[in-house]
Amino acid sequence: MSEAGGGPGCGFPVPQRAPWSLVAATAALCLVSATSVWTAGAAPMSREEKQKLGNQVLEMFDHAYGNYMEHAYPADELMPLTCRGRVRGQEPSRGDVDDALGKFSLTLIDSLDTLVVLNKTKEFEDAVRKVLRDVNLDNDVVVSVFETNIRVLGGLLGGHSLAIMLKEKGEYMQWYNDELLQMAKQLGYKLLPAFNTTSGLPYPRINLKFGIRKPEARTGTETDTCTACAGTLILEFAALSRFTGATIFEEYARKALDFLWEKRQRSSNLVGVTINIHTGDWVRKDSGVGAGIDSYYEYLLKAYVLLGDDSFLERFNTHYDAIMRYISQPPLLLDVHIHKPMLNARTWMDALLAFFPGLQVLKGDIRPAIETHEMLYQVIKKHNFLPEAFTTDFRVHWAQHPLRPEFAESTYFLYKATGDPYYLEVGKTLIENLNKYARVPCGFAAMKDVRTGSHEDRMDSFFLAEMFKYLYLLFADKEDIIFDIEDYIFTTEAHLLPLWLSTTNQSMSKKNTTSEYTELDDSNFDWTCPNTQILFPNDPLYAQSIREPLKNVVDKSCPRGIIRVREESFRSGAKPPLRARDFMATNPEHLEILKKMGAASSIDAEDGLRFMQEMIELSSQQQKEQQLPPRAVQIVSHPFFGRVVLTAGPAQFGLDLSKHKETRGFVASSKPYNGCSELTNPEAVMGKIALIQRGQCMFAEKARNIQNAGAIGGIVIDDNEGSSSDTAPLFQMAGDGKDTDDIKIPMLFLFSKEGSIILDAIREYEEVEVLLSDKAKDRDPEMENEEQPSSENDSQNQSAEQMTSISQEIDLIDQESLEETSLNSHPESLSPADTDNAASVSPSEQNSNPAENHETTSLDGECTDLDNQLQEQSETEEDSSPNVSWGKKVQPIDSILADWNEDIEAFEMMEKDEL
Ligand code: DMJ
Repeated sequence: MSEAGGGPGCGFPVPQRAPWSLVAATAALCLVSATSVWTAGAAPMSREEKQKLGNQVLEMFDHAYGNYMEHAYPADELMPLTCRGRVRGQEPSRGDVDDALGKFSLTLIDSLDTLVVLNKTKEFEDAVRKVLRDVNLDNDVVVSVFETNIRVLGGLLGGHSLAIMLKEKGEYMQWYNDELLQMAKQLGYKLLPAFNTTSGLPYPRINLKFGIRKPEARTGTETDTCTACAGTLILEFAALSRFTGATIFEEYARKALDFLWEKRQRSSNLVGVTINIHTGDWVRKDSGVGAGIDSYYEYLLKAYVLLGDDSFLERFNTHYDAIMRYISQPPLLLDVHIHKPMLNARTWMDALLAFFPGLQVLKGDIRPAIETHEMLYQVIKKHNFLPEAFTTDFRVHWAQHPLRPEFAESTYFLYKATGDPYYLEVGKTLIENLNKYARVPCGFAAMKDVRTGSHEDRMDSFFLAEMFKYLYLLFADKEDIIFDIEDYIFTTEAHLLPLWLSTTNQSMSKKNTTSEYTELDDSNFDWTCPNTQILFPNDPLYAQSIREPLKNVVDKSCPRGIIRVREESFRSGAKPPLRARDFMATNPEHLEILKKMGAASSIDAEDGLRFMQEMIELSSQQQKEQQLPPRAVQIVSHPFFGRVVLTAGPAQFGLDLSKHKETRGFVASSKPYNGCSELTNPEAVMGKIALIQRGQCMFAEKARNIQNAGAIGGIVIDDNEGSSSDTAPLFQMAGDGKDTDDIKIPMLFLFSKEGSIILDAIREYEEVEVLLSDKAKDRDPEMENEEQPSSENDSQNQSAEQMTSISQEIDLIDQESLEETSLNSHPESLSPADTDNAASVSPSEQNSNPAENHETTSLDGECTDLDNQLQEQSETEEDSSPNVSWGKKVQPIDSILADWNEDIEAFEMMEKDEL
C-alpha cells in the first residue's frame, strides 16, 4: 500500500496534493505507453508481429460481430451454437443473467465504440443508423439497472462521444445531431424511478415501460442489491448530466455513493457484497474485490479522474488501504468478513477480480498488480481460460467461463505501464486460446467447462464491448487508432467517455459530499497515476523480477499455507488453531480445544466459527469427491472439425473416459430409439456410437443392448424436450444396483438441446463423427486432416442417390423410433424399478474433479480442498411478455454451411500464418 500513488513503489515522487485541474492530464499519463523504456526481459515484439496480431483481432471481431448482425440482430445477443438470436421469453430463463436483456439490441449498442476503436468507421456509421432506426427503449421487460446502465447507457454515451469526435474531424457522421445522446437521456429518465428509496440506493431491477411502482411493473419488491450494482453509476450518470446539462442524474448517482460510503464498516473500512436498500444493513458481510463489489471501487477512482472531485479519491484511498491490509495476500486476493477482516470468508477466488491489477495500475501500485496478474495468467495457462472461480491452490471451483474480458483489460494496462513485451505475449496466448477453444462456426461460444472444453450457447455482449477493444489496443501503436485514446476514460464496460467532461457543467462537483475527512491522515491523499515514461528508468527488468518468484506458483506449489492465519497468534508463540482437516474425534486434545471454542475469548470464538465453516466445506467436498466430473462430446467431422463441444453427463459404469483414451466414432440412432430391448438394427450401430433416448428402462440396460449390437459407445439423449445443460444441473447416470462390470463401452448423457445439435447434424450430413472424452481434443489442423477416415471415404464414393437414401433412412429411423417412444416415457413418471437411475449433481459439484484432486495431492500431501458451493441457484423468472415481433431467426442449414466454409478457410489461413 505504501507503494501506491506515485509513492516509493512508483519510483518517482509526486506532490502530496496536486491541484485537481491537473488530474485529467495526470490520468492521461497513466495511459501513456512506456514501450520505449523496455530494453530487456521478454524479447521485444516487432512492429510486423504486432500488426499481424492486431489484424487477427480485427478478423475475430468481424467473425463475432458479423455473425451477430447476420443471425441474431435485432435480438439482444447471439446464440453461437444454434446460430440465432437470444430473445428473452423465447428461451428457457437463465435467471439473473437474463436481466441484461431488454429487447434493445444489446450487443449492437455495446459494440458501438468498439467499431471506432477498431477503425471501422463506416460500420460505426451504419450501426448508429440502425440503433436510431430500430431500437426501442420502452419495452415491457424487467431489466437490471446495473447492466442497463453499464452496457446500454454506457454504450450510447460511448457511441455519442466518438460520434461527435468523428463529426468534428469532418469526414464521417456529418449528419449526426446528438441523437444517441437523446436516446441516452430517455434511458436515463427511465432508470430514475429505481432510485425512489429512502436510502437513495437504487432498486436492482426496473421495468423499462412501467418503472417500479405500478402493478404491471412486476418489480419493486426487492429489498437487497449488490454494492457494485448501487455503486457503479457515477461515470455514466455524471457524463449524461454533463453532456446534457440535466444535473439530476449525477445527483442521484452521487447520493447512492454517499450512502454506501456512510455504511462502510467503520473499523475495517470495507464494504459487504449485498446491502438492504431500505435499511442500509449489510446483508452479505463478506468483502472482496470481485463479484458484487468490483466496479464500486473502480468507479470511485475513475470518478475522481473524470470529475476531479477529491472526495472520490479520498474514499478510494481509504478502501484501497483496507483492501491491501486485509484482502490482498499477494499474489492472492481473498474475501474476508467486514467485521473480522483477519478471517477469510472463502477459500476460492472469482474471475471478476481479474480487473483489479488494471485498477492498481491506474492507482499506481504496480508491484501487486504484476503479482496478481502473473498468478491469474498461470491459472489461465493451466485451464486455457480463467474459470469463474478457482481455489487458493488453483484448482477449478466453478468451471464456466463466459469469455470475460477482465484479464485482457489488466494485461493491456500492465503493458501500458511497463512496456514489457511479456504482456504482448500474454495477449497473443489469449488470442490463440479464443480461436482454438471458443471459436465456433457462428461466432465465439462461452466455455461451459474449461476442463472439458465444452461450450455454452452464449456470447455475451461484453465480449464485443471489451475483449476486442483491449486486445486491439494492446497491439496497436498510436497511429493505428484514428483518435487519441488518452483523451478518454474507460467505463467498467470499456465504453469511452471524454476527459474534457471534467470541466463541463460542473455544478455538482463540490456539493453533497460527506465531510469526515478530518479524521483521515495524509496517506488518504496519495496522488495516483505514475508517469509511466519514467516508471522504470533504471530497472527495465523490474516487472520480470517481480514475476520470477511466482513462475511456478500454480503448478508446483500448494499455497494453502498462504491462507491467512492470525499472524499475531504465531508471533506471540501461541499454538496455531485447530483446522477441520486435522481434526480427529479420538484425540482428547482436539476435543478439549473444541469445547473451548466459542466459550473463552473472541479469538476462540473466531476459531470455532472457522472450524464449523471448514467442517461444512469439508463434508461437502467429501460428497463431491464421489461424483464424477462432466465429460465432452465433440463433433469432429466436416464441417464441425471439433469446434462444437457439448457438455455431457458421465456414467457410473462402462469405460471410464478419464482413464482411457477417448472414443471416436460415427453416430447412429438405435432402434428402438429408447434402447430398452434387443436392437433391431444391429448392422446400423455396429462399430458406431449409438444414440438412445432417455426413458422407459435403466441406463445400464440401454448400455447392454447397444453393446450387444456391437456399438462402441452410447449417447443417451434426454427425452424432456427443451432441457439443456444451460438451465438444468447435469447428472451422472447411475447403474442398476447390480454388477455393471460387463458394460465395457463408454456411455454419456446429453440434455435434449445438446442432443438435438447432433440429431440436426445427422439430418444435414450423411455421417457425423464424434469424440467422447473427458476433455475436448485440441482443434488442430490434424483433426481436419483426420476428417476422412476410411469408412467415410467409402461412403463418399457412394452416389448422390445413395447418399440421399441413407439420409432418408436416418430420418426414417428417427421418426419411427420417436413414434415408438410413447408420450408418457418420461422416466420420472415411471416406477423406480424400471426407470433410468440418475444421480443428480449440482452445478458446483459438476466442477469437482477427482482426477485433478489426486494430481494436486500427489504434488503435496497437505493440499486438501475445503471448497464450499459457489453458486446459489439463480432464481428463475418467466418473462411474461415475449415480444412477438422478435421472431426467432433460424438460419437455413445451407447458408450456415457456406458461412462455415468461409470460416474454415479463414481459420486455415490463420494457422498457416502461425506456422
Ligand atoms: C462486464 O459487464 C463489466 O466489466 C462488469 O463490470 C463486470 N464484468 C462484466 C464482464 O465480465
